[in-house]
Amino acid sequence: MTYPETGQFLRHDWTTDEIVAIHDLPLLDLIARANRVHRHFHDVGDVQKASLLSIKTGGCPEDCAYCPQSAHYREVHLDKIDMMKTDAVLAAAARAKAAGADRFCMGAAWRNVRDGAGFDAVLDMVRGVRALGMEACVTLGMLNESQAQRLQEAGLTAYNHNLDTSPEFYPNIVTTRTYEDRLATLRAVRAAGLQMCCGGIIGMGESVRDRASMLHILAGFDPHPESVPINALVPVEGTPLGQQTRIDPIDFVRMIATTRIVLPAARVRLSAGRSALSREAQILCMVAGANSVFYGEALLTTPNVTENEDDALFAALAPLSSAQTPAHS
Ligand code: SAM
Ligand code: DTB
Ligand code: SF4
Repeated sequence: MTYPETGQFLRHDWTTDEIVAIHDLPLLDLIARANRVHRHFHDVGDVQKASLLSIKTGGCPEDCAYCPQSAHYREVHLDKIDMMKTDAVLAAAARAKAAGADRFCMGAAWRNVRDGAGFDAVLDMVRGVRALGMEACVTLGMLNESQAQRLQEAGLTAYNHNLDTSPEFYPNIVTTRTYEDRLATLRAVRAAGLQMCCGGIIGMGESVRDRASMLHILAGFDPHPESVPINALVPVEGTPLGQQTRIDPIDFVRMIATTRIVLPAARVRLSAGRSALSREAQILCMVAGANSVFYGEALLTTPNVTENEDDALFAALAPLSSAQTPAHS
């Protein structure tokens, strides 16, 4: 089968209706289509391991309904931790590199970046991570163009700032900032020449149309975001979404596949919620186009897949050497 040229598939004019129609295809057709796109644009053996570290934890003034780090939800059991020392962060990055990660992502529970000692420390962390030969990503809340520029000059690879959901559903999830605030930060990130890491969360009570609407907005960016994390809600007790039931793994697969088709060249990251998936469901997500995972025992404040489980996952993906297996007589 001849496959059309790459350029033909990088579309910025997907409609939400078209995306819903793709999402709702018969599952096996959807996965097959996503896998064709994936193979056309990527080496399927290249699954990036990224490591995450919370460099400043809790006490955030925003009211994101999913987030254990919001200061609004006092029932959440979370130890607030002030800004970590740069040396400790770089030691964690070096350990992550030794364990096989080639991207190090640092998160701070800030509403927005403020110039001063805290931000200067983050710039040092970025320089230190890059000096280790790793990609560096940070997620620090809202920022302006000159702050984005300073991050770019420090060598930052990408800035993570998620849209989280559709503009229509957003007011159900966050009231302390607007969707337009999110978009303004993303424009500052792009204006500074940084890569954009931008995705969302499924399983917060949104509809399939909301998921498609978010992808429609992501596809409208030119260029597309280089990195798209798809998180499944990790319900945390004490947050407004703490009692939400976990999504069906097949819904995760459908969302990953649809993201792969709409944003063919992006690195699609199988992010929070992975620990609730079986090894086989995770592999199905990879068949559907996921090509990165967060590696390491913790996400920001919640547990991730254990190292042993990930060893088993990557061992299953590796080639077999059946020639050395004794034959049954
Ligand atoms: N304060 C910054 C911000 O909001 O951009 C950065 C940190 S914030 C924790 C980064 C992302 O983590 C959120 O945008 C959200 O997509 C994801 N996240 C947070 N809590 C989550 C949860 N309980 N389940 C799934 N994803 C979550
Ligand atoms: C993203 O989209 N997911 C990561 C990363 N970007 C920063 C964060 C997931 C956080 C899950 C909840 C927690 O551990 O606090
Ligand atoms: Fe704060 Fe980010 Fe959590 Fe929202 S998601 S409460 S902005 S740390």
